[in-house]
Amino acid sequence: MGFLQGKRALITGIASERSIASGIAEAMHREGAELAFTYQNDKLKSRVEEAAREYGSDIVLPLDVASDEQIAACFEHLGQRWDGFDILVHAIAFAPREAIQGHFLDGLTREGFAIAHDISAYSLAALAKAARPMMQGRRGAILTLSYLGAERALPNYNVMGVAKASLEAAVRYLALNLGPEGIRVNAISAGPIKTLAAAGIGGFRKILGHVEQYAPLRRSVTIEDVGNAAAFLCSDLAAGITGEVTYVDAGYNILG
Ligand code: 0WD
Repeated sequence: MGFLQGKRALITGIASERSIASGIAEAMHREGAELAFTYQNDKLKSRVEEAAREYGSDIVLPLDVASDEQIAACFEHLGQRWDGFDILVHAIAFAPREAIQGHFLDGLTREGFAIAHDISAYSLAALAKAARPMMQGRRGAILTLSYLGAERALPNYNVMGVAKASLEAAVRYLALNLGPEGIRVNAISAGPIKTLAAAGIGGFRKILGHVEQYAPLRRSVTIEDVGNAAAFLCSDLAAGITGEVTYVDAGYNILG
């Protein structure tokens, strides 16, 4: 029996089979969780429906986190299928392309800064708020994805690093406030993985090569590595862990 048997998980952020959310869905399904999915726009709908079918799920809901109406509608529709659920996976981030290339200030605009924070950080808190009533009284867990650029100044990551710092702070405040309700909130800080979102970051191939050469494990991580850690963190095996940022990065962050 899998260690997520009896758990229900809502998974956001699948944009392709390479998405980190796809690795998380795979691991959670393997461990016995029942899954529901969201897709950002019509272009992604059939892809996410296909992934859902693969995991025996027919709960596939539209969710663009930029829209308050879509957030409300998503949980209303989920409530028609599930009377409650245990796990919320937030695997969503976005910044305008010019904001994540080159000099921090060259690509900086008020609008780009606001969008990056809205989609990549505010959305975690907004989804937690909307999910809260359905996660009561059932040892729930919320998980998001961060990156080392939240705490170190890394070339090109720029405004996304600032937004990830906000995201990690949000994890701690959510953990503090939802802990008494039995809901844990954690982040995985993943090493670089070639996904659609990563392709937008300037110099990504170079970063990946650097990790493969210098990380203690002498390799980059996979969506399976992140998926397995995510499944653990959202399971009762991790019942004592909340408000944490856990590195799944082949040890890269420990380098001086
Ligand atoms: O190296 C990497 N790939 C790392 C990713 C290292 C460390 C962390 N992460 C994080 C990302 O910042 C993100 O938070 O992992 C999370 C998942 O990203 P991913 O799996 O690398 O990327 P991808 O497969 O592109 O999925 C992210 C998806 C979007 O994809 P695109 O590429 O189409 O923007 O986030 C979704 C969207 O499907 N997304 C949204 N979902 C709902 N509403 C929105 C939105 N407004 N914007 C983006």
